[in-house]
Amino acid sequence: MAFEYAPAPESRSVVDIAPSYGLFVDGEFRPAEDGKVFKTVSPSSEEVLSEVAQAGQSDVDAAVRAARKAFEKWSALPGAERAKYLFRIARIIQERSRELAVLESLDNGKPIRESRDADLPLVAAHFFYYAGWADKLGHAGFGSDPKPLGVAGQVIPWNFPLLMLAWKIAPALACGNTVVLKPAETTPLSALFFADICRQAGLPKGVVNILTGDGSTGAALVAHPDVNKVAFTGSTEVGKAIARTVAGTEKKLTLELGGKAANIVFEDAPIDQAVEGIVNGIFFNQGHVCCAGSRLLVQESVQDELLEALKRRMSTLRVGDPLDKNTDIGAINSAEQLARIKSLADSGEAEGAERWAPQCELPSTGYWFAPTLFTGVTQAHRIAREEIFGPVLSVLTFRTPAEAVEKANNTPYGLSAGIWTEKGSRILWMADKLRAGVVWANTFNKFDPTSPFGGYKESGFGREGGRHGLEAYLNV
Ligand code: TXE
Repeated sequence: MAFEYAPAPESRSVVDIAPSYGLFVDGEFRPAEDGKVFKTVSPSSEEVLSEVAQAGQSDVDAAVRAARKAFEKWSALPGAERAKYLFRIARIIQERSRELAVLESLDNGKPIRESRDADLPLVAAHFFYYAGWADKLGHAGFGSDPKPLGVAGQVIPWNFPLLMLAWKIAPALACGNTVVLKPAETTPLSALFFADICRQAGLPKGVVNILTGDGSTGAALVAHPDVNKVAFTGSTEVGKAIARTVAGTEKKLTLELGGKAANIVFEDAPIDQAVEGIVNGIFFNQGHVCCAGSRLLVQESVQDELLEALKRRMSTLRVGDPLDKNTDIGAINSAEQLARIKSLADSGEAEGAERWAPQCELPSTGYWFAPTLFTGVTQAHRIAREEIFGPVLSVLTFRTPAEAVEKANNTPYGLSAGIWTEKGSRILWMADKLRAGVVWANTFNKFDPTSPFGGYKESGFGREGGRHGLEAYLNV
């Protein structure tokens, strides 16, 4: 269906991207010791945005050394003093949020409406929230004087670059740790802008260090003997490799890995509301969301009605320029991720599921994938078992609540789930039976810094957010 709308692009000129960036070590930007660099590309235009340093082993050593040195003073500061820095960072993020939102949309490909209205407000909220804890750690239920762990090595993915940074850095600093953080190689820019914000906030040198680079930089960081705590968000495969590296050392570890969430719709659910929740659950951020509602479990009796309404709604989704304020679905983050999505979607067809996508014109440059629906999916299909991490929804059906629980839990993952029903008792019964770290009822993809987030089973361990998120950064 053709859809007419007035384009209203956000201005690219609100962000000034330098042609090259160094590593942020001990409060200064500097090139990698061996001079290596790599390019970061905008996934919507394939334009090179900037060239950034590729950190090697000696850069990792220097960053960890700087963080270790800074730890002595930072951990000895009264909590109220650390809070002041975090509040200052939070306020600067708010002041610079338009610039950061445009930057994030350029480097990641996500629609400006999401980076502006979801990512950036949550990033600031995390710093405000953990600033509030910094002088109250003795009242957090972890004993009267819990101690920070030391140097935290943090590795983050590309789907929410600045938000994942906030989830990692805000609690670490509030508890008195210092940080070496490695952003993903396809989205390094917002972490480097954050380094600039740390300088602007007057954060003491070495408290936050940013090392750009690929997986080899991440591997060197997590293996470094002077790192006390490792926090990772990314693929299950790399998470398991990191767990093996850390095993047998004194390092503490938290892992936030993949997911294959079930979004479960009962026959008594308000259909229009459920459709909005399904669309938000799987198409938000192009489906690059670890807790995405990638499996729709619908009660057989309402399957036809629901799918008809869902297809109608999917036909109105606008795919295209991330800086256009009307865009619903932006660019896929990289050529590699696009290939992964395509190959899994092709497996769905090859294994006998029925593929449907609305007619939509995709731009000729950049990495794009139309919102896609598979019906006739069985639990044996790869698209029902593997994380696709793209805008692809697999539809399965059930008859009874017990069958819904059985199917929802039939996955190695356990990060999130959604329930749509008018019955409060059913919500409580289901939430108790679902093996998932987060269960949303009559909503989906709702986040708040006060709520702990994290997985069961192969979705990882440890919690980020809320009071529980402090525990990962303290000796209790
Ligand atoms: O992840 P990687 P990729 C899932 C999703 C996606 C798949 C592959 O299914 O399709 O993973 O994505 C760093 N030691 N998720 O390849 O490789 C890497 O540089 C230490 C789910 O991008 O795990 C980046 O900074 N670090 C997920 C980060 O790990 C290493 C988010 C994530 O990259 C490393 C992303 C190593 N050996 C992908 N190898 C979620 N849970 O939200 C790579 N890295």
